[in-house]
Amino acid sequence: MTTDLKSIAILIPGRLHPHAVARLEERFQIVRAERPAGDAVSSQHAAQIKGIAAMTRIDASLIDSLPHLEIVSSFGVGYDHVDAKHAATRNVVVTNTPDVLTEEVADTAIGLLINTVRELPKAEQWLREGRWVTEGPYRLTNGTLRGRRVGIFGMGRIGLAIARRIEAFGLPVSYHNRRPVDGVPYRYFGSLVELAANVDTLISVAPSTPQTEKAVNAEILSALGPTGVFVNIGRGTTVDEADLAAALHDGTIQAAGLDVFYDEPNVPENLVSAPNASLLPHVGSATIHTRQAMADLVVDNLIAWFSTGAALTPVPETADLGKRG
Ligand code: 8YV
Repeated sequence: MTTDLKSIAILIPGRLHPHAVARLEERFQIVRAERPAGDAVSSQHAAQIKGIAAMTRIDASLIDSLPHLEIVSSFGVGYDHVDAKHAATRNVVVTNTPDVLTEEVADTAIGLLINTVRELPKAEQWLREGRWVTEGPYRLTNGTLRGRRVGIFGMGRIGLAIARRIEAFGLPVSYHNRRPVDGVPYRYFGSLVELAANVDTLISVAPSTPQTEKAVNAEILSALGPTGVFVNIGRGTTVDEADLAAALHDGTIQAAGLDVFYDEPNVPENLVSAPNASLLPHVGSATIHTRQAMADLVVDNLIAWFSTGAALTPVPETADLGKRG
């Protein structure tokens, strides 16, 4: 097994967190490419590269262009931008950055929920515009967390961390997931529409997969109903944004809080113009503290793979690829 890490070439396609780049440069031989595409790497480099560290799209053609590739270390817990199924067929391990961002993203979800229901960003704007002085107190909000029933779509690590917080707020939690999760005490619904019909507050933490594509659509929103609040902290692809915008404008649901969008950074005009939508530019994990921990895990997966032969956090598709060498 190779232990001289300096002899190992790691490709960084596109941008990567500077802390990860600095640590990788200390340990490995680094090849930078402007684009995540096979033709962006010279054939001489392609023959040397054994690992990729990336926060961009890694598709089958890039994987296939690197004959000695062993591992793709991806920044972020969601890895829908990496073709992990194809990597598995090539015996390439894919890793992501779970756990280190769980609590941060759950905190953001709660902040977004409260902002949405209690209109805190608008109330702050009222103060900043001097209207408290000229017009009096901000209006009482129609929305409240009191009495709400919360449904979580996607009961993974982040879903669980959100559920624990919601419990502390004194609200009942239920969930929908591909299957019931062992040891989770909350009520399970076998379909998203059943969950939506039984709650008034739906928080999506679902990953982007072919099964979740536009899963939150007109049917789900109408099941959620006129007092319904929808919060999305998972992936924008899980929502039919045209249906959501229509539901916000015509009162099918009460409000929505969104941190993620279908085609980031582009946000549809009819979502921006919805007065009952609270919108954030995908900041779920965006603190210096947590992004640094994510960057460390990207690097530590590569170090672990090339020095001990086992990755720290392989994704399920490649978890049984076993040890290196
Ligand atoms: C980051 C995320 O915004 O981890 C994820 O899946 O969506 C976020 O934490 C993303 O990884 C940044 O590229």
